[in-house]
Amino acid sequence: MALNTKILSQAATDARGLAMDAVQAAASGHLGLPLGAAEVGAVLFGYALSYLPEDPGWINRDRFVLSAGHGSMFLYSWLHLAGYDVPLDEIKRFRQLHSKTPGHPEFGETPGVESTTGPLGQGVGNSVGMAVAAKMAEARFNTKEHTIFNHKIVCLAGDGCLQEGIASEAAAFAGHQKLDNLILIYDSNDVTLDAMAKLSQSEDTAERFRAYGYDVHTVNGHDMEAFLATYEAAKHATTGKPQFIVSRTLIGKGIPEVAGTQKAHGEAGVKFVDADRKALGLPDEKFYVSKEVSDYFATHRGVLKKRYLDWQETFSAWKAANPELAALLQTGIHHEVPKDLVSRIPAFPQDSKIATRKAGSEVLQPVSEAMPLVIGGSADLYGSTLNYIQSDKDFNPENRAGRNIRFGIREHGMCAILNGIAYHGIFRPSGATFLVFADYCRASIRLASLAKLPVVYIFTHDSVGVGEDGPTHQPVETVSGLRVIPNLDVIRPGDPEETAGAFAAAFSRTDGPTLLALTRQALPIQNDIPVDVRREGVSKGAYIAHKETGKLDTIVLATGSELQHAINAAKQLGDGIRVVSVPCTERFLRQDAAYRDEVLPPAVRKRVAIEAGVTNLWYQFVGLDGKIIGIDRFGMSAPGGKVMTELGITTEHVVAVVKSLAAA
Ligand SMILES: Cc1ncc(C[n+]2csc(CCOP(=O)(O)OP(=O)(O)O)c2C)c(N)n1
Repeated sequence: MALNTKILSQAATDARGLAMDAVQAAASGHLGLPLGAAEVGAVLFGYALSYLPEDPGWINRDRFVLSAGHGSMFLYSWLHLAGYDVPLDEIKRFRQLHSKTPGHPEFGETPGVESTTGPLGQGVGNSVGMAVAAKMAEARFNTKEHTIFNHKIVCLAGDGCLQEGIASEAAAFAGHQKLDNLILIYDSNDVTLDAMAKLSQSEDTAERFRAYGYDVHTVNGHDMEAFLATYEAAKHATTGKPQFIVSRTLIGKGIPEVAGTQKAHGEAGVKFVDADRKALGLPDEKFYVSKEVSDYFATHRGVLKKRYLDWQETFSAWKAANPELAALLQTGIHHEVPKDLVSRIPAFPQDSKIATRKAGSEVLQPVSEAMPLVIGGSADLYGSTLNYIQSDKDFNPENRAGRNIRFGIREHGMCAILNGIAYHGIFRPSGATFLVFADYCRASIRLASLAKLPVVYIFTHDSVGVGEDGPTHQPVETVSGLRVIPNLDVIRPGDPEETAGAFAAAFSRTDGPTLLALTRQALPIQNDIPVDVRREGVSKGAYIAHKETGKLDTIVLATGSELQHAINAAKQLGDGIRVVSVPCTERFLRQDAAYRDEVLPPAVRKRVAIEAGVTNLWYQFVGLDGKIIGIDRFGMSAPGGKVMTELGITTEHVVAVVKSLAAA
């Protein structure tokens, strides 16, 4: 079938009209990209992409990611025209409360939105992750007889995305990994937000991507025939390289008063809309879609449906021939977790005096065996983070089935890629680095939390216990800083069994990410607490680790490496002391009031919390009558034990503070 440029030009005009009307009605939003890239949208959604609006979760659909998320009306217009459940009423409610058309695209809120974008560059990283996942899916599920995965990842990014470091990290990784299923379209329009792009960039972006290892194409993004030819060349390239299409466009095309300048970027063009709609040939009726265009897309859906049904036939044959693989795929799609996951982790020997990162390394092996779709990775720190899945090998161009990803020193890129793997919908990604570098990852962790992605971060070297590397590498504010991100679980286990519980909790969670904060240094194992109490206690977020033997007088709360000090202190202090281990405040706060009150009886106001980090967050648990032992300063360069002692993270300090409460 040839490209129907006549109808698709009309579709581009209608899409421009929808964007103009929606931004005008909302009196906010961005017109530049939806107008400038309208022909690109027409070719992609009207011809080139494989998708099916009635089954937005079809596993072999092409993934389209709008990395330039500010241009959200581009996506909403095309999803509407394509026939997704994004009705005109929702377009009319652009950016309004509870609409399906939020300010920036949000995964899970709008069918057809593949990833939450808006923070520039993220979508590029997500697309690279999706390309990784698609390669893994091909390697692990396609057979000689049946190809069930062969989709492409198509990302539209602007100057802003490509200026961001995260996009460079991810793009370089994709080039190195030869992810030839990735088609990155650069909406090159010489304009950013404040100004013409030349005020902030002078690089040759095409050459940069060539250097990363991409095939580079350049095309006029308004010439639909030429764009399609370029897209097809990229799609069918046999070079084994990711594809980079420089699509030259005029930002704000259709509003000549602002087109081609930074004024076109946002909503400044709105005041010209009424006159310019006419010039485009649009009728006075707002939110107008011509009959020819809706008829065209109805017919096109038929073409797409045929393609989909052909695939379903192959899929059925594949399922019949490969029941085990099919069952595995279902577990991925439905985020199924073995109910007995925690019990598949062997108990640690009672003489284990190991770091929780080492315990994590041991726990990860049975977890990844029980969950074959778990994927791991490290930002060049496997030697320290110890999270290599030992039953498997590296993921690389020669081994797409490998479950271990070497991200290089690209923490932020890694976390955006992990999100992309999760968005893709089959694999369960995890990644590792030093906890202190979580700040490099924070924007992606935040988005994983917002988009409810089940990503697991295995971040080690979690306190000043890091020691000699000094304050640059010693987290003090990091754990609490992460705890304030909504929907992120932060678990800081205190011994090997709590680590087992932490991994089980993290990989069992399906509605959001979990960050595991693990120690560099060895910790004693708490054999006095039964194994299942420690493991189960982690899943509840907090539990009684040491029960008072007399009348309850004082509660000592502790996490991670400080649990040992709380328990040692309680033993010295006698009858009335209870120790509550709090590996995960978020999980604890999700428990019902009865459990929380059982663990922390409200009447008991004498409370002490200890954590080798900033103190603020602990007031919610100790109240104004309580005391907190923590570190409200940066650490110091010295052996870890010495730094802990110097900064007061000791059993003796807990004893003294509890006694001071008693005296008060
Ligand atoms: C990380 C991040 N920084 C800043 C912004 C604010 N912002 C939104 S769009 C934009 C400029 C983007 O320029 P470009 O990608 O060229 O988009 P175009 O002007 O072509 O629409 C900026 C700075 C953002 N969304 N994300």
